[in-house]
Amino acid sequence: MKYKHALFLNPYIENHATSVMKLFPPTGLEYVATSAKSCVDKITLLDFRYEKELTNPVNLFEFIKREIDIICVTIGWDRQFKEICGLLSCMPEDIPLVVGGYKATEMTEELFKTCPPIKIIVRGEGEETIQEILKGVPLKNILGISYRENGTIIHNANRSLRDVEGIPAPDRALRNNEYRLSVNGINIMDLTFDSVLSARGCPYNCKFCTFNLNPLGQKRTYSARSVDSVIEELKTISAKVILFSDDNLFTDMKRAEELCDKIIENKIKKRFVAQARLEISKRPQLLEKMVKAGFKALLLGVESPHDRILAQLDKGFNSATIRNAFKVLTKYPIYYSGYFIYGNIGETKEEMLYIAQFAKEIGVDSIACNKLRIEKFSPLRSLAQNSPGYHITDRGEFYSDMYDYPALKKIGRTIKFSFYTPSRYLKILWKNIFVTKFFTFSEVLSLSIVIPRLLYATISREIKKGRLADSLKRTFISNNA
Ligand code: B12
Ligand code: SF4
Repeated sequence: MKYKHALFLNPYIENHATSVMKLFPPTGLEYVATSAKSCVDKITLLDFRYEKELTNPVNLFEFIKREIDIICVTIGWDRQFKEICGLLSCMPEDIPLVVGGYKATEMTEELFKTCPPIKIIVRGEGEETIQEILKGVPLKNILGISYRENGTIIHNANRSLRDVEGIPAPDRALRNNEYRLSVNGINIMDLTFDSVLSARGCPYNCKFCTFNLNPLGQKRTYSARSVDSVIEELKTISAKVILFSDDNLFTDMKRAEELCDKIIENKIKKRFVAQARLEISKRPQLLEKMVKAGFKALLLGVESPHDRILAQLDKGFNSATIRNAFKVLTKYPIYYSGYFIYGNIGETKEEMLYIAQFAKEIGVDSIACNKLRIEKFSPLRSLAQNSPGYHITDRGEFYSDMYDYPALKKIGRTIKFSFYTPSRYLKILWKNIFVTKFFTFSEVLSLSIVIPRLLYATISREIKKGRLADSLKRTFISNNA
């Protein structure tokens, strides 16, 4: 073997202890580490969110120098980008450093510039590419990488995206930790989490979305695993809650029905969460099977209450469709979280603020409201660039002369506090305990014990961000922007 011991590192340190991001494993990195197994003697997979000692750079570098032949790091998110670059810049220069992931692919040039120890960046999906690197295939022959040679950066041609059937599922035995809901390091409710990817890509073309494009602008044609292989993976998982990480698990509704049937047939007792489109409401038979199979929550892209904006985003439905869909969906004991986008081209403040009212009217249980972003390869980029008075930053932030970034942030907080009133939190608890039965009785009991800690963590966070007074005023007195 060219390399004996490879380190696969998820470098994100999650300080915000209740963050959803601490709940799930680094799926992409685990896929790549699993593919690498046959090419090295030993693999160490480290998730910084769950490591204490090795997040200290002194300990990490000591461990690397003592044991590691090659370092492989994932960079998948915008968050902590600067901190991660800082860490990578200090990595030992004599050990090959390979970087991959969504953000690494988007920021290839910048990463080479700011982090001298980086030798290779794997662009796009990395399962086959990492094997070739570890086997020592000459770099000039490896598709889908950029690398340093004699002081210059060479970009090899893209690797075409392969069919997903046959890519080995993540080997959970590589993990050093379970994924749990914890507050200030204290586990809540003994609930464990995992994620499963049953397909890659999405056949829709919503204009704001880069989910189904990799950052090379290569569209990922929808490619699904066989239902049987998904069932086999589910059987190996011990976690109680499973998120299907597919862009839309119900792209092929017949396949989704088959998946539910087989989950029931095989008596797989889990609580499932999945991302979906509203079209699922047209298939009551599927919704019934989902409830039986253990689907407890759906993350749904609603995006906007306004027909003009839905058309601009090419979402493929209008506000009447949304209202009709929720008339059906709310009949089922499933928790609905709606994704919304505000700060769209031509959208007024009043239109943005209407999101909270609309969300209440349709009966969505919670909302996640994000400012419109224009990523490097966003299909909306040319429209956004050609809209007078609008601006895009290098980081993909989008704002206008009328509503600058701080103004949009303020509007976002007003939407949030209009929707999340104290009675909404009670409704959310009620729904999860009595309607969807997401939580068992003993879990509710243990939750009530940690509620003071949860409150403490929330208040500490608001103090740290300097907005406790504003949040209290908006919750209990007046929510004016
Ligand atoms: C599932 C998902 C989630 C899950 C997380 C599940 C998990 N396991 O972590 C949930 C729902 C929680 C989530 C939340 C968010 N998400 Co999300 N999410 C996704 C989604 C749909 C799938 C991710 C996935 O599993 N992909 C499949 C794996 C196999 O692909 P991959 O990670 O890219 O890995 C491959 C390659 O990149 C490469 N690779 C990766 N690492 C490495 C390392 C090495 C060494 C090598 C060689 C190769 C390599 O090989 C891998 C295998 O082929 C993606 C979109 C997408 N289709 O990718 C968005 C995506 C990752 N999410 C995104 C965003 C923005 C968010 C949110 C910030 C949204 C929000 N504003 O709230 C939140 C984060 C919340 C928070 N607190 O920070 C963005 C990230 C963009 C960015 N640059 O930051 C994405 C890309 C969607 C998009 N285009 O907007 N998300
Ligand atoms: S928003 Fe959802 S449905 Fe639309 S293209 Fe993206 S992943 Fe597909």
